[in-house]
Amino acid sequence: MSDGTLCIGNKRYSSWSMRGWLAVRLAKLDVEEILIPFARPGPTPSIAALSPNGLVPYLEHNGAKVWESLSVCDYCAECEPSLWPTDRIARAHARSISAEMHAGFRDLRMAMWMNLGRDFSPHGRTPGALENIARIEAIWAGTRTRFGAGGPFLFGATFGAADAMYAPVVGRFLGWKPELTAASLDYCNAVRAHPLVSEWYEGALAEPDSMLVEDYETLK
Ligand SMILES: N[C@@H](CCC(=O)N[C@@H](CS)C(=O)NCC(=O)O)C(=O)O
Repeated sequence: MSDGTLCIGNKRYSSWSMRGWLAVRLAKLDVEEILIPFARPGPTPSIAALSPNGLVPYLEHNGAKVWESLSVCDYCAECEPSLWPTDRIARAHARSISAEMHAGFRDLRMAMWMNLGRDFSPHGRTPGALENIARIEAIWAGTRTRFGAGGPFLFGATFGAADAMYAPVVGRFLGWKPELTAASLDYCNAVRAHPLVSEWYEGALAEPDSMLVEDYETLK
């Protein structure tokens, strides 16, 4: 008997689900994964009925009900503190860049949606998306310079909550292929090679055709 459930959407498309799932798996919570395929046109009635904010990811664990991907990361970090850096100053930085991801980059998310099964290059390069990409590259470079010397991830050797929050951005960059610095590409490759990210991709690519959503498969 598991300790609860984690509800997610299509692995191919659901960037917010990916963040929650990575946090839950990093914390090794023993929860049953419930994948609810998106209904389109949305919203998906069974997600709306189940989750307090009508969205995934949604975690129930030993009586706790947790929604919003950043809250899921924080809850998981209570169970497995290594999700955030131990150093206070690094931890403040990790929380800030994760909150910035959670709250923003709307232009990038709209122009380059997550579809882990498609190569959409060279599209999606709207001025707003390019502005967001420049900011993300600055965040990655600044974080890695200050805190990342010990390994390939944002805070060094450990893939943590901040990496989980940016992992779907990596998925977008690998699929839409905007121009990136060599350092950003190295970071993208390190994230893509992480075993949990690989496992998520495997799940995404194994989803049946019946789960494809035309809107996310077609360029606008
Ligand atoms: N701010 C939320 C965003 C979650 C969100 O927008 N989830 C989308 C999927 S990526 C969703 O549940 N959509 C419902 C639907 O498409 O039916 C979070 O961080 O968890």
